[in-house]
Amino acid sequence: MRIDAITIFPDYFNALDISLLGKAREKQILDMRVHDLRKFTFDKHKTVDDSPYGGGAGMLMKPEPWGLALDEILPEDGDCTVIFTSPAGEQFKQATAAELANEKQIVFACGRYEGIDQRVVDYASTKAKVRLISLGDYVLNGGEVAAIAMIEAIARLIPGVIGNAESLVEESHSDGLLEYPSYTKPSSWRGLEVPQVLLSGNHALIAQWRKDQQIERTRRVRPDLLPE
Ligand code: JDQ
Repeated sequence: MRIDAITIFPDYFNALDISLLGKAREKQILDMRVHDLRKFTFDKHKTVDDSPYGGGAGMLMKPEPWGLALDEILPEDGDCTVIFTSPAGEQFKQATAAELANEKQIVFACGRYEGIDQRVVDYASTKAKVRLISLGDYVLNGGEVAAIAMIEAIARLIPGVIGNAESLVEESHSDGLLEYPSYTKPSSWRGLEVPQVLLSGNHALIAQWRKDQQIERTRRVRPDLLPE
């Protein structure tokens, strides 16, 4: 898979060189390319922002650098999804990550200031599939942090990226409930004990306890995930 990111802060994406994603890129499963939007400006100050028509506070990203960047990055055949990270988008879910893991190329358009001129979204829609996606219901200062989280969630679903295939198998079993609590050695630590059932060797009993824990935890912190 190829993933491009367009940003005025390319250094954010250095985080993806660490660990999991670093391995994916070494193995050439993931071709990640980060583009500095200011490379597509021509004035002395590399201007990417301007004031909004109609008035209002703050600045917007002007369309011309985005147009040049997209023209350089998008494929001729249109087989690509452009993601505008935005607080106004559909919410990113595990199912979104799973869908996007099947794409040939994804371009993350990372805005700053108060966002990007709408015509950039409209233009991209004539050249590729386009989605506006929100990481969650909170406002970040720009799209980079949201894009990095999405890239990590997508890339770990590409076959060959995760060393431990079992981790993914077990996750896919997890029926929409939260995870059960997990423990490792020592069995007694600072006066806190591992639940006795996990030391029992009774695998049916352990499976039942874990399921009960999942349901109880989900009811307590995420009742919206439970069926009525
Ligand atoms: C941008 C901003 C006030 C936008 C500029 C571009 N889930 C999520 N939260 N925030 C974002 C995504 C996000 C994405 C792109 C962004 C925020 N901002 C800042 C500030 C209104 C709109």
